[in-house]
Amino acid sequence: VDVFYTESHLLHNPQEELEYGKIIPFHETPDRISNAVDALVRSRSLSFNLTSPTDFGLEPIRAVHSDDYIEYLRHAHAEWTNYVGGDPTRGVTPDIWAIRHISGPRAKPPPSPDAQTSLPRSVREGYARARMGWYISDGQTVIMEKSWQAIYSAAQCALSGAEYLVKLNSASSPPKDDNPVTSLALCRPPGHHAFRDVGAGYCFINNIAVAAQHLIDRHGARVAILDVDFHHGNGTQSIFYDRSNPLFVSLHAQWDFPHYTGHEDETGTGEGEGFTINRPLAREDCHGKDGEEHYHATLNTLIHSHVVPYNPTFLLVSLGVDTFHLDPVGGLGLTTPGFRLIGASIRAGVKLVEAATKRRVPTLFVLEGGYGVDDMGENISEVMRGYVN
Ligand code: Q9C
Ligand code: ZN
Repeated sequence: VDVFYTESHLLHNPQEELEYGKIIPFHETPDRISNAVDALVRSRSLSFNLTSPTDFGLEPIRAVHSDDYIEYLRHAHAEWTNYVGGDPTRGVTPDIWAIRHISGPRAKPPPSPDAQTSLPRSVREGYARARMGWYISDGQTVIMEKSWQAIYSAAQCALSGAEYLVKLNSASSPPKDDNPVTSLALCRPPGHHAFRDVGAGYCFINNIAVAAQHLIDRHGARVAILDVDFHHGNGTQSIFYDRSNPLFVSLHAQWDFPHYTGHEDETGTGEGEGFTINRPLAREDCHGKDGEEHYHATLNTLIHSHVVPYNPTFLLVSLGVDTFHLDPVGGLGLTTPGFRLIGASIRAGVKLVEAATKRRVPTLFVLEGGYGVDDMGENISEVMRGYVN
């Protein structure tokens, strides 16, 4: 399995996050990926090939995110440390938040304080605070001086994984009918909580949305996104809510972060009606062996009733392993063998589409959450093992 990965993620290394009124150690740490890479390389059951991403530039990111947001992310750390202050080595996060549906459609962030040289410092400080609260929606999405480089590179990993599948699929001798066409993008920071112009839940750029949009724009793809992270993929949902391509399907814990979305009656709007599918799982149904069976039965139904009939030409999986029963942030009762079953169920669905369409369905796995640093490498590797076997 080819794995797209770069060490640039090390530049994004916040020390702490604000969680429900307390400052706690940051969960979304560099050793999530470093440990996972070690585990994949050591894996004896499957060989993983580490590849550095290609640089596709800013254009595919601009196809998903607004220019003002991208511009803001690039300068957010400098702007905050300049006008608000604080220890620049610890990372910055807002202390006020825009609630946009209350602020109404004409709400807007103040202009850059850099351009307001005639205003007193304290007023410019207010601008900087308001801007951070406009673009970042919680206290867990922390920006360091060099975070942009990590954020940008994570998106390039997803794009590289997608482009690699295109090449593999159109090679002069495409892989044989029953050989899997797949790749894995080890993205950090993750992406599925990032909206067009808002960052949240450790996410800034929506890596999987950028890859999906690229496949649609450059390769005329019909894309299905299956999100199996513990948390609802609210950013991905929002970006594609009024569209019929890609299909977005999410299985997640009910009433956890992001707290307000991911209900079954969120099904898309306009042209997108019916192309967003949510299955929230009640926490009390997700304990022990029965819980794990319930999870797999629900996942299988989703794949067979929604992903397969869509007949995607590419499948993109938001792979969060924070469903692991020991995960310190999530935890939805899944065991390590359960992850292999996730991979196998996805592959079974892909084979059905391949049989029906007589075309291969290249599948890109994009890492989202997973915070149990000692186990996530093995869990990721089990998903891939289930998929390729
Ligand atoms: N105690 C992703 O998995 N913290 N983001 C919730 C729970 C934020 C998760 C606090 C969770 C964000 C990509
Ligand atoms: Zn998650």
